Amino acid sequence: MSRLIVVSNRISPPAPEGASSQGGLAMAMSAALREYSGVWFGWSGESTGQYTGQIAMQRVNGITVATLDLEEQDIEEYYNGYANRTLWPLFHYRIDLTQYERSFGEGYERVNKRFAETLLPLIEPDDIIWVQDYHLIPLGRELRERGVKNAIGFFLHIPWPARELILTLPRHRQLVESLFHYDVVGFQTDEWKNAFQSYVVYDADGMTLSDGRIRAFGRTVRPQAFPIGIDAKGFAAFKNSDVAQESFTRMTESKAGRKMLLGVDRLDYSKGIDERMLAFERLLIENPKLKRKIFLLQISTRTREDVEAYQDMIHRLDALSGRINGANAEMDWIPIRNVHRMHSREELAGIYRAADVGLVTPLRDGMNLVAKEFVAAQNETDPGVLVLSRFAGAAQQMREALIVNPFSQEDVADAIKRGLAMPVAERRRRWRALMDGVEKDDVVAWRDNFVAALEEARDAGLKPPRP
Ligand code: ADQ
Repeated sequence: MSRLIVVSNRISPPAPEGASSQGGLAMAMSAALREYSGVWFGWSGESTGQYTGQIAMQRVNGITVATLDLEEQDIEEYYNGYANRTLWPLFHYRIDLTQYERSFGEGYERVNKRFAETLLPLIEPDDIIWVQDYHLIPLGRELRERGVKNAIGFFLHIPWPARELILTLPRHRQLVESLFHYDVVGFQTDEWKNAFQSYVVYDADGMTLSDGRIRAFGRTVRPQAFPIGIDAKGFAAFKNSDVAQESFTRMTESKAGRKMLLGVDRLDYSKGIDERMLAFERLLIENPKLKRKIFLLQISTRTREDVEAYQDMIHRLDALSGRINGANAEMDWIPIRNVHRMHSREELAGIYRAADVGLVTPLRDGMNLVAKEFVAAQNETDPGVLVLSRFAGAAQQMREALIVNPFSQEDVADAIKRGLAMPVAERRRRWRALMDGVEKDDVVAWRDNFVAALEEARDAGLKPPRP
């Protein structure tokens, strides 16, 4: 078996079991690397006075973790700049929040060069290299320019937007051209893959070959959808833990016979949290009988607080939940419990299980793992109902959820009402079908499918050209 080198922007070292507070990508990567004698390479999350290019190596849970520190300017231009102020909003259709600064693009290219230079000495001839996400699109090109012949794959965790949006990005051709230095380029869904293909065909004079690969910029690459899943086995262990049982009991007691709607998100404008709260308020206004009988627990963890759009979002959300509570609360009932804190995986499993309706209503999301965790945490005799945005990649797979348009308060309010009233037989039927998918398409399947595609691409490249 080839050694697997995974490269991602930032490394949260695999945390001791259960104590994890990692985001979606980090959770998935620790699980994906666990069975491999792999190397995980990326930024330590620390800043250093002057960039040294030194790597810190560590063994954590059988994984070699190699990290490098970045200097302040790098972090500002590459991470807070191009990644989180340019690509993230643009790829999530928030052109109004997208900032196009020359210095961001320069920082992005500089840090990708730094990653390539530092990673180079660690690469052995048979390694396969798997680059993660939008922070590192140019890394494949940088490695190739330094003579790396290994199989290199890229996976995009976020959506690939419609071509009209990409066209607003200065130097968009250069960014897309970088992807043609990989052997395989993976997307969460066919929808994002098709959007990429459409840019290539219409804006880069590319063509689709009969074997599904695409050709442009004088190179050929295989684009393919690899929907990411959760660590279903690991999550089952969290679900059965004492901590999960305790948090379930605590939550159930605090419900005091009321029904609970639950949102769990990174505090991000793409997750549609404001719209969700407004839909919930509309439900209460249109159905006054539901008052006192239901409440919304919204758990949102703060992220990217160096970026203004995120600071604004925190204030906006607190003001909105405060207003809704002020207008609707009664002396012994508060409609929204607005919580900003991290929970351990086990605690979260207990909270998910106590919910009657899970609200996963992003305006745009590559996949969304919360939807899958919610399903995995349910009790099969009395499962909760999942309300899921059609704009999350997860909606392509999780068809038995109540699929909604998160931009429509009416649609979301109706789905919540339907979920609250759903007979137990229908809840069980829908849950069983969703759970089968969560178990089958888990993070291990995602990794194995991607690695198999990459190995196939490498082996095809090793064959002598046909006469
Ligand atoms: P994220 O945007 O981070 O991931 P998501 O897939 O929902 O989104 O993952 C969030 C993770 O953080 C989940 O595992 C969740 O349990 C955890 N989390 C959120 N709030 C928490 C809290 N308060 N306490 C503890 N844990 C919390 C990106 C893309 C997604 C894609 C993933 C993986 O944006 O679309 O699904 O990568 O590819």
